[in-house]
Amino acid sequence: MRPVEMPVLSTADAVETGHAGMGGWIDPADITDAALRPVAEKVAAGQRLNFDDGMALWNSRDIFTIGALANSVRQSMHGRTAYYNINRHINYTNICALSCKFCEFQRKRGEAGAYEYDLEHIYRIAGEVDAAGATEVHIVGGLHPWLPFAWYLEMLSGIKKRYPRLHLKCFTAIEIDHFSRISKLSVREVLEALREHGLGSMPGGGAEVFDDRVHDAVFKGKLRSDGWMRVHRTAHELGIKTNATILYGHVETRAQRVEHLLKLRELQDDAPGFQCIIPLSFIPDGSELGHLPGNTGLEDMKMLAISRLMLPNFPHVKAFWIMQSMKLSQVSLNFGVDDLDGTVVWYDITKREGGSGNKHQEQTVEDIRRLIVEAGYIPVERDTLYRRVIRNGGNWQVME
Ligand code: V47
Repeated sequence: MRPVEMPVLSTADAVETGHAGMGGWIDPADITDAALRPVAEKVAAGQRLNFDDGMALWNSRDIFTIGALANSVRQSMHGRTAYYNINRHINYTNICALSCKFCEFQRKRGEAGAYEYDLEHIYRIAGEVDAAGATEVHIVGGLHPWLPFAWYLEMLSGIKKRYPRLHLKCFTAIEIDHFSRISKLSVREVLEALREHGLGSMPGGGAEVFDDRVHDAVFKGKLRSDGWMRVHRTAHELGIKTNATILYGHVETRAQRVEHLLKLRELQDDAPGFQCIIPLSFIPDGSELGHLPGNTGLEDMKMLAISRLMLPNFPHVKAFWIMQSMKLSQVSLNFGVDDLDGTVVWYDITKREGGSGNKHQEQTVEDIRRLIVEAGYIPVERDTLYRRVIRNGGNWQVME
């Protein structure tokens, strides 16, 4: 991981550009697609959108109006701020008891390409991350068939003991459910134990698409939507912040995407604790669904914008550039996105173009800030809990 250097561009550069991209309130009378006018009126009035509104957005080709609507919400929540973080992803094993069709990452033990990191290796990576000045490690992996729950606890406490300032954002709901089964503890007890050993928050992976038919076609054997939501609800009840995802662009319908977002909105109303939604653009290469075409750029922009519009109770919409590409992530800042993840460094689960090779996928802070400024926004480094980071090279502290 490259050490963090002082950024070349500052907030003043963004202010000097004098524009904040699209946004501002839109006069419904100016909208050419008549089907979007009632949606625009609701957005302007701060009313929640329903299923039909979500479908009207999907069925419209008026991409600029959709972007401007999403951006009006984004601007009212975050103004011209665009967040990013300095992190590293660690995927501790690709050995997985499941065989989801969409996943090119998973391997069986002994199969070519299967790997598992030992604890010393993980501590070494965490040491590099800490020395480089990152604020977060994001740790997820396959459902390893033999590792005991104690191994995961030791991993967390071992990192925390050595590098106490690193935030540990770890384990999807699928892994938490797996730990519950191997340890014979309840989900609540598992989360409490993980927190005692250093867990800071949970990522949003594993949600895929909340539809049992799609689930059985593509992720059979994986935790179903009710189980995913139970884990996140329990985490929120315990005060553990989490994120949410949707994996789009495989066999699901657009209606199922809207339903997925509505289920997330409902859960956030009932048991608040989600920090952001991360729409993950399906990358077919190398998976059993490799014959599918993948999403187009406009589909990606619509998914991000519609997520912003359907989820007003989610503070942030994050573009994970690994999925949407860096260039589209920059464009997405004008389609409702306010947050970019992150420096990443190494990501084993997917890679756009040349996925089977080296998974070193790193962005520098300079490049992230440059693309934010060029889009007309003010780059703000955040920590995992969205507190502002005050940085001097590798030294940093958060503003409470
Ligand atoms: O759960 C797997 C997805 C997820 C593919 O919470 C794929 O801050 C596209 O959840 N094409 C892991 N996606 C990534 C994830 C995430 C990433 C960044 C930030 C956060 C956060 C969460 O990736 C998996 C799965 O849904 N995935 N295979 C694929 N071929």
